[in-house]
Amino acid sequence: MTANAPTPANLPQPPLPTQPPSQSSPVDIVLTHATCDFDSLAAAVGLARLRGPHCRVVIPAGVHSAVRRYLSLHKSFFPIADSKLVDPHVLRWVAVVDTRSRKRLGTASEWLKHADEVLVLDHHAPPSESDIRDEDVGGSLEYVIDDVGAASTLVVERLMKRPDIHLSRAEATLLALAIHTDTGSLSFENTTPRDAAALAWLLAQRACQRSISQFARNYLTTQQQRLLSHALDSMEVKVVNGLSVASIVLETPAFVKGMAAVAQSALELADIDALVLASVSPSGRRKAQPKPQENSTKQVSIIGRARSRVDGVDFSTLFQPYGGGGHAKAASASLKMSDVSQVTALVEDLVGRIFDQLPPPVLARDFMSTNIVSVTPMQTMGEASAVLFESGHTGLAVVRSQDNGDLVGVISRQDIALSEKRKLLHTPVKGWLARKVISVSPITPLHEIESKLVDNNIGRLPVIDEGKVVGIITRSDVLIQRHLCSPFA
Ligand SMILES: [Mn+2]
Repeated sequence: MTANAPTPANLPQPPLPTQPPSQSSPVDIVLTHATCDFDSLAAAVGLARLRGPHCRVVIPAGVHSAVRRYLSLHKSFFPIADSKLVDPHVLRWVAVVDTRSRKRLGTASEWLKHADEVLVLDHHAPPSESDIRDEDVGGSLEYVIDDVGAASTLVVERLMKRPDIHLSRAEATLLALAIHTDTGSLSFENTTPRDAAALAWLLAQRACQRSISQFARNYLTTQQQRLLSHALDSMEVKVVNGLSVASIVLETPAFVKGMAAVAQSALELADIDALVLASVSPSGRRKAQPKPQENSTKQVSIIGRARSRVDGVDFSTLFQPYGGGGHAKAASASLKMSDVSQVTALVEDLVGRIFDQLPPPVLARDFMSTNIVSVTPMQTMGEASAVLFESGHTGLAVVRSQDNGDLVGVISRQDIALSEKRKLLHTPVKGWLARKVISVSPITPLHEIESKLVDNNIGRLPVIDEGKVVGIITRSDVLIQRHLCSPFA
């Protein structure tokens, strides 16, 4: 795809300019959403390919910065028409991709009422108030919504059924980029086997891996890198119930674009669960005030980000009183404030309210198993082996006596296996038990239980209340609580 690279004769040529852009207004168009991302652009390009060579892609309201960089080099490979060339009165077929909201089409939402047919193709989000409805559309309205990681996956699945259509390398690469960016290279929780199959097919269509590694990553400008380093230096992290939330206040001499990318990078690099980042710049015309006065009004952008693993955080609700919006785990707001100390106080307040949003921590007593299998110190290892085998457990609590449940130690499956190997199954349990027992209490929270298992590299923890064993927690129990892959869930 580089300009000077020779094009081997056996490669399929890009589809354009198979057809010179017609002088008249396009009649069939695919609209991307506002601040067009890779998924919206790629789904639009793929859908236009399915519709036919006359169909054009229209980007109605701005593009994401990464997409802008990409398009500045690759624009000519795709049938993109300027939105100013569109005469809405002649539109026949309009498709909307990667959104179902009128609000995300800018002024192009007004065009829908002129079209004979409207197709909405999207992959996420539950229905909302701003969904395109029959009333918004002059002709027929069809919805295609499916639960996959990228809208482009739905388009690729249609392309896969059309052997008559040969994707260009640029098209295959763009569609692959879309699946990579929307699914975090198949790692986000929303990823489905269908996304992976679509991506595999695009690789078979010769999607360019070098382009993907160049553009799929959200790389930072020099200024963003500097701010990121400030952010990492100045962040204050508060930990409650094992959840870490950082607050960051950055002052910049002028308004800085792309702080969301800085916030996201800080979240990942510092390995925290959530953060609130405020960037503060002097308000008003940037050039007119080269030296901002101390007391001038400040322009404040607040960005909230949380890891997908964090349940319960909702920045969207939290930022609503400040006119902000977004998703539960990624939202922003912009406001004016009179000084930085006010901003710092607001950020601290927001961090406090994140902790208030969280569900109460899960405690040992909430998920411990109370079906305790125990033996006494004077029973033999052979008897212990039989008890263990019958219970299907991997370890046993050793209690003082059948009537006295005080824990005196534990023995593991390995201990029993060892005693068997050494032909010592007739010896009493008390000679084998680990007396230094690592245990938890009924009110130990999940994150501490997990650290104890991991730090001590053990598979089970007795839950002790006033000296007595009241429960057992295993690694599987922890995996289930954390919604991680476990053999039982
Ligand atoms: Mn998408």
